[in-house]
Amino acid sequence: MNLVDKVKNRERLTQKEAEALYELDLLTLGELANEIREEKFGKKSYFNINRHINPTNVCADICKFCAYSASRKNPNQYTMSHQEILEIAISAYSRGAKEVHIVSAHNPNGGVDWYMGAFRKIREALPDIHIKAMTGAEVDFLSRQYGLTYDEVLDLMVESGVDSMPGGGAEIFNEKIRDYLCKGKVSSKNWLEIHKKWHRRGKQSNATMLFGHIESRTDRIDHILRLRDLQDITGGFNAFIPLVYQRENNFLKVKNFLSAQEILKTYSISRILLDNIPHIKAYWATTTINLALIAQEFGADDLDGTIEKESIQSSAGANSANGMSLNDFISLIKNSGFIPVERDSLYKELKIYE
Ligand code: V47
Repeated sequence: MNLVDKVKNRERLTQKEAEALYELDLLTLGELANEIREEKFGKKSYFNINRHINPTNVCADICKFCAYSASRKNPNQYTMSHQEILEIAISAYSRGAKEVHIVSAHNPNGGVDWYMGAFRKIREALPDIHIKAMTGAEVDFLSRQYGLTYDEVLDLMVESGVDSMPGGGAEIFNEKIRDYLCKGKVSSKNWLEIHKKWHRRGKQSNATMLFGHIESRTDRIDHILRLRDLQDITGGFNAFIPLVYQRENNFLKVKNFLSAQEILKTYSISRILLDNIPHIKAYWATTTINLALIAQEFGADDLDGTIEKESIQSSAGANSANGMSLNDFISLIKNSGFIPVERDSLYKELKIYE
């Protein structure tokens, strides 16, 4: 059976077959992915009203792709107090945010309680807000820095009010590339192990993939299939988020940047391969909003959210520092022929903007 028929029959593809998908022309691939997207969600495109908070940029690790952490390329260190973090959460909540997405650098100065105390404060003051916090890389960092097991860190997160985990820190799972990009940070095996343990607690999370740097197509497929394998076991991933590498102010020199065609192909292939992860998120901070809107026709059904303030990708050149207004977000989705659906963090539909 040829590859296109296999996809149409919803058969699972192997690594080699999946690599061959890249050889299809973009529109054929897009149509295959869109068929699956429409089967699952019709013309609905999901988003949430959220606030990203990055409480510190002080980092014990040095990832070559990162422009956010304080280093000689970014000498402006900052660390927020619990009160500052709480005030941001309260003010976002008062403007309608249903979720705070909290991701920090790996700050060796504050202790575990600097991390957990912030979650507890938010939970006490805002019992309804969804706290999405702590990447697998942060969990691993706290475990190594303070001699805790992964289970102990995850239990502390649950006790402190964390509801779900974001997908960051996955980068690219190929060990050789990973070693070059971010040696010393959580290993691929352990990133997956941490999410497995989190899912075993009945909790949900997302998964990212950083692409468009020095990885190959083979590495991308390998990354996606490792996630598919874990999801077969736990079922705990809500969304897969391919993050397009942003190139400025960091230590990773990349000669050839991805074409829009390659980015869209990667979205479509993700949709086709991940038959067990419900949502494919085009995170507009890394694709640009223009390409995220187009990605809706190439398999993506989620555009993340209004964000309000974004530091990680915008430090590396993305045009996302100040998020996007709700009205703009809704009208852009509508005008691109899709139905904006405000969701909560676990994809319950809150409001359909027909
Ligand atoms: O893991 C760092 C990435 C991630 C760069 O779970 C970069 O809903 C591009 O994980 N170019 C953090 N990306 C962001 C993240 C995320 C974002 C939105 C939604 C969700 C979710 C998760 O940012 C890191 C890293 O892979 N990153 N530097 C860069 N130069």
